[in-house]
Amino acid sequence: MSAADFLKNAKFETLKTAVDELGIATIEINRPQALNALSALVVSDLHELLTELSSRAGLNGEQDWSVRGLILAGAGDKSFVAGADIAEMRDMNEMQALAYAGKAQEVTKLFGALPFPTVAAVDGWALGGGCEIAMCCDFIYATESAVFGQPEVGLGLIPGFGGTVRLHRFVGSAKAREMIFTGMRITAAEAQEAGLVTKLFADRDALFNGVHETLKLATKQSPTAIARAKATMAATESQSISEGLTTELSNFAACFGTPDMVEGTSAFVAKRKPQYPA
Ligand code: DAK
Repeated sequence: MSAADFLKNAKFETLKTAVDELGIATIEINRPQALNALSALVVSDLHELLTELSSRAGLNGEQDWSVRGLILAGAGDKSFVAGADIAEMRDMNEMQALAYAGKAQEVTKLFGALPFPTVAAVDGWALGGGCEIAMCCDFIYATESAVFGQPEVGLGLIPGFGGTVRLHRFVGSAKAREMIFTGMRITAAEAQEAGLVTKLFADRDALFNGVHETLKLATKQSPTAIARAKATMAATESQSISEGLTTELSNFAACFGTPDMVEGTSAFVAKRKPQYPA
């Protein structure tokens, strides 16, 4: 079964999935009654879905480009994700917290390793684990009424879903410390100014149109080149400039002779549009 067919047929209690004709997939976290808080079941559903998706999509075995982009959203019009499920967490012992945390962190890694662009479409609250799961995506678009924050220290916790690791990469160390040590909420406009959000939209419909338009652009590019660029950027994040350039060089060279590279360069020379995947 292709990656797209898997998503079209997937049945999860806490997730809604869809794929459009361009291969743009949507995963909606579906617990609007709890502002889409990340219960253990949501984390486990996401883990299963992403494990299945990543085993099918992209360069694995036979290349599967049936999915070319992914939107992560929250159901309803109040909240993207209002964090981990606080009531559930309160009752966890250390072993349960470790199991929950381990699975949750794997979810963030699985998101990061997907071979196509991923966008968090944030409408409403993106607090704690909500802000953190948005940051697992390649970039974040939001409505003007979205609110971001890392309020964990107010609960006697620290961010456990990658906030101490990822937030400073978006907003810089000082802003990340300000947010994490105070638990302050920031508006969508402040989040954009800080670099957390890439684009703002007036309302939910405009947000989804905007995300689709951007991902549509990506569907016209070479999917193998996008996958390689994404893997290269992930690998070079923890490398020195010199090591990073070496990583980039080998990945750049590896594009040569690939069907997409032959198609892209030939199409340019022939003054026609390339057809991807080639
Ligand atoms: N967990 C559970 N239920 C939640 C929730 C949450 N995070 N947020 C909201 N709800 C529920 C409310 O309890 C309420 O349920 P009912 O009373 O109707 O049954 C319903 O959603 C509506 O919420 P409110 O009535 O509170 O709605 P308001 O509009 O008045 O307020 C709010 C919205 C977002 C400001 C408020 O709900 C709020 O402050 N929520 C909590 C936000 C928060 O502190 N989030 C951070 C949680 S800590 C980890 C991974 C991740 C994390 C930790 C560990 N490991 C890997 C170990 C992350 C930690 C966090 O995210």
